Amino acid sequence: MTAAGQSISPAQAPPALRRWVEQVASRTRPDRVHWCDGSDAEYRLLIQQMLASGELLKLNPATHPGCYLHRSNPSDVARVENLTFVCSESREDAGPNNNWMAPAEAHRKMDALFDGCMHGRTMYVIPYCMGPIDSPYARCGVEITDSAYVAANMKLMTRMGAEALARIAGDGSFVKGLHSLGELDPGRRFIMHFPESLEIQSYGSGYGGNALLGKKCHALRIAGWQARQEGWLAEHMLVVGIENPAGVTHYIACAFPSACGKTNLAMLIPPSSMPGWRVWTVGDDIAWLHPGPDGRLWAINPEAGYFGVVPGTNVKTNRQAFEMIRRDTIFTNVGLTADNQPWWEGIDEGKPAIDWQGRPYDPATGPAAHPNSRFTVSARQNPNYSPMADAPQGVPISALVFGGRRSTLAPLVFQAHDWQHGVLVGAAMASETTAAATGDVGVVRRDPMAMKPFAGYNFGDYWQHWLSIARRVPQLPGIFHVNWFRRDASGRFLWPGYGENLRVLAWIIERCEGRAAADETAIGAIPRRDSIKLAGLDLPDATIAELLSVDVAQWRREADEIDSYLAGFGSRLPAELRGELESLRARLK
Ligand code: SAT
Ligand code: MN
Repeated sequence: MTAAGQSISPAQAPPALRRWVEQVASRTRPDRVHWCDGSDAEYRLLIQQMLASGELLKLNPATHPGCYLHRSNPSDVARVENLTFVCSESREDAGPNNNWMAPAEAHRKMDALFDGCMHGRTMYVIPYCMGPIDSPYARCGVEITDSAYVAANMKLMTRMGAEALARIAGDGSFVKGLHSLGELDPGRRFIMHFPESLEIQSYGSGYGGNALLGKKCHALRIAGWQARQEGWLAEHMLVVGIENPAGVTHYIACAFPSACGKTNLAMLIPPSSMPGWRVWTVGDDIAWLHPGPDGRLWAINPEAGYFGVVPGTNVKTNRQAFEMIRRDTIFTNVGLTADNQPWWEGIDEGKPAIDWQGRPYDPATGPAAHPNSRFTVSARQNPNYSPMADAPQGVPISALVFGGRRSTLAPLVFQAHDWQHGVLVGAAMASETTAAATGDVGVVRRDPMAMKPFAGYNFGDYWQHWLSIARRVPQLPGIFHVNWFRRDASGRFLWPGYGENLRVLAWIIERCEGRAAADETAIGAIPRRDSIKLAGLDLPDATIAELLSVDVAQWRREADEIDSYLAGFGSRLPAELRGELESLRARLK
């Protein structure tokens, strides 16, 4: 693509943006600069160009029209938490939950890496808006990248192009994100955040969370910092509308770690034994939550598409997602059938011929699809995309739900006693690690509010900020905790999950309406057996009892672990949280 093919002229950009683009170009020395207008024609050109360069393969057009496969470098398939830094002036502000580097040192390092790195390449300038373009809560950024794959993904994941540029001109400020694939060398890979100057610099990776800078880098780490200053929350949460048979819709926001089923829950299909219920997707990964003028908490989804985990998606687990990704989708790191259809573990049809690295499939060398293989697709393709997803004011939130992947301990669902207790429940979250980040899989680690990899500042300050929301929002949502991942002694899941999770969400909503019964326990309120819809499930009584049980001895040990984890935040740990933990301990006595 040539600069002549573009329909945005740099002259339309505010002077501060033009100057920054010039500075970046003089450091990185690209052959061409392309200002992205976000049009469909531009997207098609990007695709054509990547087909020509081999960055994309066309999938079977008869079965998967408009679908493409991208294979990443095998060393570049997940977020790299060890190479991700928050570069605030003070190390304490980044906190023990982040890697920290002094801004001056980080800039020196990154300047050296970016020096001349785009030689021979096209530099794309991508203005984007996180959130509905006319929302007072939306925020804009510009990503500069030398990756056409990133530009195409940003088109699907954000409101990108001319409209965003116009908004930037009006807003005056924007987040500056600079990205280069570099050499894709793990030894020369850094994801740096400079929250005080609203900058992100990412080098050496083309993978989603490391390279699509609007997503985790901007919408969580940088926005989180702004949210704290301005009195709102930027969270790793899906947002769904749950409509009951009477036609009343409640919106809930759920924080689960990466690859723990957020996209599936956001697109849930009600079980046949719950006729009349409907689920509407607002977002599947990130929520920006604002105290609304009516005293409730309101949410927007800053994103416009889904970057979802592929393996396990099939007609039974998520028919909606399965059908949604049969057209106009970019697949990353899945396998292929002999007739060029995408294939992944758990697809329940077809046979793999080629693995995600392009080799003939051999089960001895690992799965056909990488466990963190992904689809990128526009949210508009979701048949249950909520009509409220583009509402500038967002949707009012009735409940916040935290959840981890825990084979033991955490019951199916419980409700926190109040907001302050709920903040402790979120802060104490733990989950087994997944393939979404490099490192061991299946190890339990603390992941407060599912934000361990994404909180751009000290968790102590973050919890204080969460506590302060109680003073800003008179009509607080209820706070709940769920666990779909309990296992029995032989390792089998106790709860069927997927669509059946609606039974738990229905209880949560009815709790918020003051209609569902619960028993108070030391850790929170647990559903009475007859207050949760279990008909048609065929679960043995003993299993239900186990799912809803609280093992006090195990929870005492858990409280000790929470205590030593929270102690790591020293004087930044809010006294209220310490007090809540002491109350929990007293209740467990
Ligand atoms: O890599 S992403 O951050 O985009 C996906 C995830 O890990 O949640
Ligand atoms: Mn995520």
